Amino acid sequence: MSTFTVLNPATEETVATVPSTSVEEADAAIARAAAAREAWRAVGPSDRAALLRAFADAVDAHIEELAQLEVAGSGHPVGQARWEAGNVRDVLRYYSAAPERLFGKQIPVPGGVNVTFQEPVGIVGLIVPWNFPMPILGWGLGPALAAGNPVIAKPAERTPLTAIRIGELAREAGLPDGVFQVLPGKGSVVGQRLVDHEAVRKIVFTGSTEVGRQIMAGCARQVKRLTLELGGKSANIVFADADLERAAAAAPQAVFDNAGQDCCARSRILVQRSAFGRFMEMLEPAVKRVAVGDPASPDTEMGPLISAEHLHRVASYVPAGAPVAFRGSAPDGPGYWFAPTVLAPVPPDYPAYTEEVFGPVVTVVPFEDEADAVKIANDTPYGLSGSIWTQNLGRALRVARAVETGNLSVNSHSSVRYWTPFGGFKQSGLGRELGPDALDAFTETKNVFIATEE
Ligand code: TAP
Repeated sequence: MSTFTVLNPATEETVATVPSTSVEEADAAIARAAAAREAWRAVGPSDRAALLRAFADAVDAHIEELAQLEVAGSGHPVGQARWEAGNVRDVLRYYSAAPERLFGKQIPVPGGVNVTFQEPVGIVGLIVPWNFPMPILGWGLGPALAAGNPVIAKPAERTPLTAIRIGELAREAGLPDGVFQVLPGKGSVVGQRLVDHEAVRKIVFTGSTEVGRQIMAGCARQVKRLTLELGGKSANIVFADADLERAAAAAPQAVFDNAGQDCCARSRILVQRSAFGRFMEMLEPAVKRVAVGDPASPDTEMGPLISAEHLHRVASYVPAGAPVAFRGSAPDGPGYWFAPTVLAPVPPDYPAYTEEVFGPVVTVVPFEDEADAVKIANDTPYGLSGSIWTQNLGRALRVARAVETGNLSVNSHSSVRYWTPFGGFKQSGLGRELGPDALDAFTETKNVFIATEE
């Protein structure tokens, strides 16, 4: 049996050795899911709701254990890791209310009536990235199960530990065999098999735009249902009339959260030229205050990058002679550390300004007026997130409508709430997760005409 090793990104020590799922084992798991499909679909709405609540309770009882696994296996600061485990619980609870509310419509038509049913789509394959192993798993898992589908999750090879544990908790909570399975292993083997296997009827993929394109092409061959959550290069737009102190204080977390390994990272800060100097003066101490260090310490705000390979990639965006305005700090010694880094001024074709770095690197550029800010913000193939800082509500709404992106915050850096929709414009993705309509992505509408005339 082949295995792979999970390393602690803060120490480079081995945390666990995990079996790597083969194509044959993936096929056997898909067969188990297929065998469970009818029974799971037939579980009555209130019983399915109760099972999801029991699953949420099991996660709740193991928040600390899950958080510690994420600290060791992904290098996430412990406070963040606790929030992430709690997010899985909250998402399961939120969607546990859905089975009892999965209504169709009745539509009067000449000679009878049409009724619609929301039928489960079938086996769902969740392909999860390494940056938020727990929340992103939960966002697909909760609504897919609630809609009556069996789920097979493929966690990222680097970060499988919390998904494996959540799979065990599902069984302990009473979910029937085959309803939720976790297959650690390679994307090119297990992930690809989920895409290629005809019995898998829906793929939810979160990851890079490059792999997302391949998955979309693979799903197209079978007209397989697909949700894509991909990359981002989001703008944090600061107008001169904003509360500059608040905007500058919030900017580091908006981009350096999870060491910048966040699809919603506001990695381009656009500041109105008349306020540029004042903003930079306030940004510098805020960046230097970011507490980078041991993820197990409750005071740590930013941990290491996920791997040596990723560290090398991030560092390539800040070569010798790069226009570094200022930097925060990072520990020496073992671990994949990279200090928060602010680049300015940069030319418009500068790679760290145009490409997704997925690390703690931000560029700051000036803009002239509202039209210029919107033009710069939209000058990217991505459209996932962004922020607007201004005291002028009309301007906030105008700019929010004009920026081509799926999730915006005004005078705040927040991005994701499980009870509101989340997803991207342009090459940041396809479809929406979370919020009250998430079950639409995991059901098919069936339309039945019933004649009422003799
Ligand atoms: P990817 O390399 O794209 O990997 C994501 C997942 O896909 C992993 O589980 C990976 O498995 C698997 N995979 C790789 N090749 C595959 C294939 N040919 N067929 C099926 N599955 C395959 O991304 P990443 O580096 O882990 O994550 C970073 C990217 O994700 C960033 O671009 C980021 O912006 C994006 N992201 C987007 C969002 C949202 S919500 N829009 C959220 C988080 C991250 P392995 O682990 O074995 O490679």
